[in-house]
Amino acid sequence: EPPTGSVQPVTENIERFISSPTTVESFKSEFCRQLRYEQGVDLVDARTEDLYQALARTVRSAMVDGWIATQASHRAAKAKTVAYLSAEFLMGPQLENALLSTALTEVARTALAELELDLDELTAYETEPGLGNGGLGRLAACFIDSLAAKSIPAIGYGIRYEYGIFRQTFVDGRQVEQPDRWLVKGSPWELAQPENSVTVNFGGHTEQYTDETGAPRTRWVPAEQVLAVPYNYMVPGFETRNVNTLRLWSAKATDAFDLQIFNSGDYESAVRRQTVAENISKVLYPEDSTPQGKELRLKQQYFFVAASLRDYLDTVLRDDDLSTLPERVVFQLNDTHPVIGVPELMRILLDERGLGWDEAWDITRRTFNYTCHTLLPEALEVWSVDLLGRLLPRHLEIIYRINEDFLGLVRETYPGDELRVRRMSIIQERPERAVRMAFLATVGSTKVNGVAALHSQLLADKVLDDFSALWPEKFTNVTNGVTPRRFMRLSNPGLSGLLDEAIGTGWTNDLAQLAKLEPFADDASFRAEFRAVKQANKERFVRLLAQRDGIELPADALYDVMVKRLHEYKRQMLKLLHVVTLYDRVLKGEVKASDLQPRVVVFGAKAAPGYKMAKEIIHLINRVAAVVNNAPELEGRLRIAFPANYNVTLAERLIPAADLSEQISLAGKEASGTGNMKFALNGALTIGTDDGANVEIRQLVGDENFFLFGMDEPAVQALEDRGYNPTSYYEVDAGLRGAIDLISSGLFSDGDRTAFEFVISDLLYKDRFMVLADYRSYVDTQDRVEVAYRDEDAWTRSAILNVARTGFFTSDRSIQDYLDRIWHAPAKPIA
Ligand code: GPQ
Repeated sequence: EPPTGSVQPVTENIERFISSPTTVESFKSEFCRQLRYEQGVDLVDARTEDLYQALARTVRSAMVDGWIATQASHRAAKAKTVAYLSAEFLMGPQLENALLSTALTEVARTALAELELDLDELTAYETEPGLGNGGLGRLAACFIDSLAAKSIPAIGYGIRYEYGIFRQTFVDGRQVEQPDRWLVKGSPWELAQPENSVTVNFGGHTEQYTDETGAPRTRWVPAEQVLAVPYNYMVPGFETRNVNTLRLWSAKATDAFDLQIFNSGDYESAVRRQTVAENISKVLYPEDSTPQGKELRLKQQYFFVAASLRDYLDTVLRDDDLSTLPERVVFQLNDTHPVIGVPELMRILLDERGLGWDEAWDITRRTFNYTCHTLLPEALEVWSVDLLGRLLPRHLEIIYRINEDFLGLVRETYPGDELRVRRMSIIQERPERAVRMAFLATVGSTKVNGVAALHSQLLADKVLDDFSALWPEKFTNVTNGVTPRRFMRLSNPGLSGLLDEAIGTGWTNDLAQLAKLEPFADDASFRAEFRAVKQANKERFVRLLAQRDGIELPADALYDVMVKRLHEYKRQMLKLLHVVTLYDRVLKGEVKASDLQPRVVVFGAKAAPGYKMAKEIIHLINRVAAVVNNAPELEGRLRIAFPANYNVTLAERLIPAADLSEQISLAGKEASGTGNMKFALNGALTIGTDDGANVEIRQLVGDENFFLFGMDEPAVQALEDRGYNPTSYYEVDAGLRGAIDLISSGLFSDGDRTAFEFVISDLLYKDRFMVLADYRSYVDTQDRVEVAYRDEDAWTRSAILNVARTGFFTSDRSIQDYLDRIWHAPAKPIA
């Protein structure tokens, strides 16, 4: 226990002794001090790694004053705080963003240059923390950026995984996963705070007893405990002094383990138990939208949520009266991963604070809100009652009681409708007794939101229809967004410069101003400049890929890009069939290679390590690439690039270079998508289905600036109801047959005709995501793309209009929607 209140710290005028490195001189001095006195390295001997570390720590120190002031000010004002609970924060590289927010980029560049060092070289050295799988984790990162930019008191709570998302490599075209050891050299961006560690319990049993007043009470007698150690990351806001916090928890064995080690005599088993405890934050589960129901995953979820609630109640709120909790904090549940927080807060209020059930339930429900990110049934988490009861016996009791009260309400509202009661129960009976976390989240929250207009509508009409019938006002939409700081200002300096000149610099935190670009679409000289920026971005990407992957590409081509997790519903196979069709046409002499629009098709995608179909598709893409890229018949006019290990760092270089954005999921399956927004904002045209946020993108940019194809959601539903038979499409469509037969011919597998049977027979006989049904419409639309691209002026005009009309998709607007519809937490800019 650290002594509290025993030392009178000098807080006023501390600036007399120290100051933040905000001038070239002080930056240089802090950089050298870090290198020499913190790292023990002499400048003349320093390696790039040492220099990067010193630079990062210097920039970090420049954020501390704002961070401390923000916390002090918000605590004093008892400001309502948004606590964003998320198992993933896919932050991307930190250095450039920190420099942008502190407005120190030029100071750093000059200071380093005076030491004969190059800022860009050190920036390129950074390896990003990959603490997320894909869209959900990246959204969380965009949201905390926007919360800070808008000076909202906010804190992100998550897990400091020792290993983030695996590093993808290809061996003979197959995905091989390597561990992501991002912490081995230490992270210069974090500040460990072991003195604020909290204990998290697991297992054991519950007991009934009577308290001093004679009231019956329950207590949890846990069997195990682990320590949750907080690591703080500063989240600076653009053009505000506010710096918020991202607090990530790391698991550590408690002192009790150490005692056991020395006292038990069974040293080995004590050490083993220590390892088990510390495994909790060891690794990010690499499944995106397909949770596997593993015990360790539930432990991770409870671990970070219990630590976060404890932290907020004890450290941030301190000993305030919890009856006003809903006025002091809002816990936003990022999908179902943190939903165990609902029974956890109930347990704290009931068992630790002695509140009655009704009061505790009222406070809890008013404190939580739930965001759903999917429509796929296999993505909806359930936890078996066996497992949950073993790990968290008290929580299971509380969940049962919540369910009992809730089903009471259902029976009261719909007398005699026992079918409905069974449908709505938080506990499912089949195939095993299990807790439906999405239902628990819905019952335990004030608001439930989907992430795009279509998604929210389908959520209320299909997935949670019984709940929206019971509580229509609970359901709302907040369309996702992306941060323009990272995905425009930092990643696309060329376009940013052009925008600054044309419409001023205000767009960076007021993206609606992009509308002022609209008239420039008709200005020929602006179009030429815009085209030049796109071309320069392609060249930059080509250089990067040569250096990063040894892939050589032409810069003079249509850049056709599909980057996202590998998932059947996203339909990378549809894109691949299109490529094979183009090749097949040339092989059959239907098209002359010289008539093909030169095209570079870029794929980026990781597959969950246990997802066999996804891994087979990756293998197939790589084998097709190997043949197509070397096919003399194609004269180099069709190329496939599949760089391994797509991540935020690569996205920042690739997206600004794209002409065509592939958003081709089966309608009704992609909740929103956020890559689609990044591409449009960087001047790519979308080829897409009527799915997720594509719907809103198309409405905003206009049909003439968007390549729509395929069935819409009602058509998909109708086809499903009629009975879908993929083979019939193969039989009637010669182009489709040509592409599939080419794959089955062994041309891409050294003559082995069975190599891709797993993929092809699934397409022909099952095809759950209706690739074959949308093939014809997709290929015809791609043919229109090719024609459209040849009209440079018209294409560029459309690209500019895509930028001008998609300002809506800033995460600043998403956050404003959350504030207005759900959070109601006022901004608190510090002086
Ligand atoms: N999403 Cl449920 C994920 O990235 N992981 C998940 O486990 C779930 C959803 C995505 C979703 O597929 C995209 O459509 C969204 O744009 C994204 O979440 C953010 O809402």
